[in-house]
Amino acid sequence: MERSGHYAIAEQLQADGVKHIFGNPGTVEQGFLDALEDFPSIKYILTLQESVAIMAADAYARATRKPAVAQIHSSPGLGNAIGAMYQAMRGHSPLVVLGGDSGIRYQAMDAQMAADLVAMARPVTKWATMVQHPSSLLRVLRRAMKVAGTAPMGPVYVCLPQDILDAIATEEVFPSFVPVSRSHPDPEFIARAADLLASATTPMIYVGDGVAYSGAQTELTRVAELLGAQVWGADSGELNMPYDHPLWQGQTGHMFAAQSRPITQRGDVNLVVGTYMLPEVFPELGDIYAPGARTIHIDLNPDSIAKNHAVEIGMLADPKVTLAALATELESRLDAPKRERAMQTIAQLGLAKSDRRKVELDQDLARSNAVPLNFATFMAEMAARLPTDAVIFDEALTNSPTLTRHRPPHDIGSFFQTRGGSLGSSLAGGLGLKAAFGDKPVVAFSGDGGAMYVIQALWSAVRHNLDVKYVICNNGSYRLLQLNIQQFWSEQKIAGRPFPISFDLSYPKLHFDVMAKSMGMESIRVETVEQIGPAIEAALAHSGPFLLDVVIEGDVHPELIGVRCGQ
Ligand SMILES: Cc1ncc(C[n+]2csc(CCOP(=O)(O)OP(=O)(O)O)c2C)c(N)n1
Ligand SMILES: [Mg+2]
Repeated sequence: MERSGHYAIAEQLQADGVKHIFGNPGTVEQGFLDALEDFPSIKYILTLQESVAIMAADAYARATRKPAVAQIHSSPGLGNAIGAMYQAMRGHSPLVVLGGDSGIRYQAMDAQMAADLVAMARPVTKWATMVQHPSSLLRVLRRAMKVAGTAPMGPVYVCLPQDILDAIATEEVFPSFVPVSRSHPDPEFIARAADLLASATTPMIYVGDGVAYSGAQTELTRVAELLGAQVWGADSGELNMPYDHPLWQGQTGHMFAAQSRPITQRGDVNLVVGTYMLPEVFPELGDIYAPGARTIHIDLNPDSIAKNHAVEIGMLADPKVTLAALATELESRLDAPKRERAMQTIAQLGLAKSDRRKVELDQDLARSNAVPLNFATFMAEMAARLPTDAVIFDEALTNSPTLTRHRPPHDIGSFFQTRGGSLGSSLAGGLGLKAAFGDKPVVAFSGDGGAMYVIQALWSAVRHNLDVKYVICNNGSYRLLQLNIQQFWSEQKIAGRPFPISFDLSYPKLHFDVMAKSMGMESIRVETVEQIGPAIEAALAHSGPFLLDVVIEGDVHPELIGVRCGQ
């Protein structure tokens, strides 16, 4: 079998069932992109910045649960992609990132755009490599697919020098292999874990996206219900448990130990599944649990178990089969009074949760005539009109609690949040979700700040007719930074003062409706209560992508811009 490496790669991707590539081209990738023209089964989604390509592929991988392919240019392209690749690594997204390079033969020349690309990619990938010889091109590609797709999943970078691809490739094509990771737990460990959990007075459960990746949501819910245990997300971004379940308590938070510590100190027995304790920006350096508390950890990621805090029983096993086995063992250990107590806890937590929600909804209602708008006024109308099968990408950040209060995520695979900390995942993520989900309605929520990192994603939505409904929560500010600095002020004993003007985006005003139109996307700016309903209806009725620029309240001071801070 003789053809150039450019064709061989395309054949390999086709054999692996790759339907979409998210990319941005350069000269050193020309041969591959030229070959791709002859493979109509693979759709190339053209993005105008590499971070958009990676974040779209990241969302596509999350939606399809399979390795997704992105193509980027050499050193400047990889530079643009790094933040998004970091995001994919933190979130364990199975990405195969194909990066161009002019050629191995030029390595000694210090040619333009030459760099140690593999070294650049290494800290933000599970594996980074460069193909060194035409005889191993497809071998490396298949290994990249396998490494990316094997738990714990993660992004892989493969540098493809053009001279290697120009050469004749004789390797045979056969599908890449991803091993099954449904590894069963040792029955003895399960028995010990069940004994410990059955003896708990206040069992607590902490979960991450390892639950969703294993498809273990039902088993998690069963174990939690048997125990009457609160379930907390430890900076998770997938739907690991329906938000409207009485035992789902929300996130421990991604920033401060001060927020998570009061939660993690509640339990006498802690069960951690599919995450590590604790993925925060400012984590607790001391113990996070109550004195004498005991911890069980189930994960397919050996790095996560006992990473920062003591674990008594740790199992490297698949969450779905392990939680199922644990539930069965618990059944035989929980007597009638314990079951009764669990039922009472569920009822109490459910009541407290619906009371809290009612108070918040009443507060939303009390502010429903306010202008600038309260995001809840918009969200209430959106929730009433959204089709039940809509898939949501949530990068609404400070408006995310409002979003989920009005539309509690329920169905597995219908709700994706940003994770990892790199802003801009929603506008690009909408592209990936729509490419993956086809007929299902996709709605992507973003902050105004987040949207500006990847605004050119709108162009790609129009270009490829990816029917994403975009909602921009336009509060004229980096609101999250305004909220976070208050924690800093209190820790540093600094009296409250006006927010840094660098957190204020109010001048010049960002008109996302105009930006969308300039890229060929239909859009409406929503500023008053009366405009909300018709705007949502227009967006949902439109066949094709649509943007709603929702202008909402914010702590903004356009009069101080250029005055304070020596500007
Ligand atoms: C790439 C990147 N740059 C900067 C930050 C720091 N940062 C975190 S939150 C935030 C503000 C986000 O603002 P916006 O998207 O408007 O949401 P809001 O806080 O207003 O709800 C910034 C700048 C980041 N997380 N990622
Ligand atoms: Mg904002």
